[in-house]
Amino acid sequence: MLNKKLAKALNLQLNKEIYSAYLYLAMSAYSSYKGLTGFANWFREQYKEEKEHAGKFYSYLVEQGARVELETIEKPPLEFGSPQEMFEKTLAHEQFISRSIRELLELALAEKDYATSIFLQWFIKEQVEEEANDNEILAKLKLAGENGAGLLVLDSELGKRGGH
Ligand code: OFO
Repeated sequence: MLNKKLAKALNLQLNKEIYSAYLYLAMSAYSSYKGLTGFANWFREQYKEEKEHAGKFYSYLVEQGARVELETIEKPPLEFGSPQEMFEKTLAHEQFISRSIRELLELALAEKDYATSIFLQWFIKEQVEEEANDNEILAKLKLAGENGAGLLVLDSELGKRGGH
């Protein structure tokens, strides 16, 4: 059974994961509007992944007999600037999520809740991967710079992401 403090923090993380999904769906819509169908596909896949993250927190709370309390989801922005700016925002958001997961783990350890700390390990690893993916795409975007052809090659590469 989770203590109240941890349950509240995990509920908050569930909200952050749903916001992540919402944010990436907004980025997907923005990319489609800009005619970048590969970017749109990549963010749509990211949206699906974030829904899975939210689902993991939801299931864990239910499994632990804690009350799930759904909060209001913040409205994501409408405009994201250039593809590079959009990925800078993506990386910054993932860094925020990584900090949030680390704080959750610190809380679980302070509360001596070992089951929750084991549950959180998966997210610690996942965040390393998420940040690495964003850094890699950002590096390619910087290389492409103002070069439209480079951007189109990357768009077609991002269009291949699938599997969810
Ligand atoms: Fe993007 O990893 Fe969840 O939020």
